[in-house]
Amino acid sequence: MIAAPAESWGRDGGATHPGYAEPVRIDVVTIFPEFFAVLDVSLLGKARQSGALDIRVHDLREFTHDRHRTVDDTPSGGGAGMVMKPEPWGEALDAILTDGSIVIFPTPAGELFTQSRARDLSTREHLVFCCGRYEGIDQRVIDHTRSRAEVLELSLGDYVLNGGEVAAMAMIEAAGRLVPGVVGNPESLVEESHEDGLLEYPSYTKPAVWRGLETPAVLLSGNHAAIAAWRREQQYERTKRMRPELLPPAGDAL
Ligand code: 6GU
Repeated sequence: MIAAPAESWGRDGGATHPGYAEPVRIDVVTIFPEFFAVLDVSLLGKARQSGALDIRVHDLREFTHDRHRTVDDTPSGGGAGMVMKPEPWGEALDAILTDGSIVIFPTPAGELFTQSRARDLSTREHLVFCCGRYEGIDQRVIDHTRSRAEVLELSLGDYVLNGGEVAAMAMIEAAGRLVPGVVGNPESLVEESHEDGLLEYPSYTKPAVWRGLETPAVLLSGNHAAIAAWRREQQYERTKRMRPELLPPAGDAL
């Protein structure tokens, strides 16, 4: 474990996730470990240094035994592309799974990853992300893993990426920032898009007038009740305009 630099913990500068319970352990299996270098940057990088997040990235090819370190083969039944072979995945998961593991297969064929799923994942002790490439992983890997762990197939949305890596990174960031101690000021997690089912209100800072555009007067009024009401109204307006499907049917209370 790398000791945290003094400034990474505002309150006491401790080295090992001070004041919190066990860190969240995250294992990632991929044929492109170098994708995950970005996890050393910014908030998540600090959380790794402080010990709040224990993230380990594994190269799937380390679990092969042939000279070419083969991870894919042609699809049974024919068709275009390649499928990831089950054997390396089986060996990787044998080495990584623990009693409390939840295993996530990022896939455009999965259920939608949402803020509430991110919140759920942030409370687990051990997340395992299995990043597929090509046309996907042999289905038996997912089925067999279900017999020994909780398994989720999760999608970021209705579009296709080249593999699970970027999706896993998004999920790790969304869940990781909700782990206690990762975001310095937990209040900043409350008033953000999707936390209360609405999109966030627009934000402004100084100067009060910029390129002829004014900050809404209410925000400079000092009237906290009026500011709160204005922000709520903006949340409704923005949600209605951008994501009307998120609003409850007219007449229902939110
Ligand atoms: Cl999770 N994986 C891939 N390959 N593409 C996606 C996705 C996941 N979510 C949206 N598109």
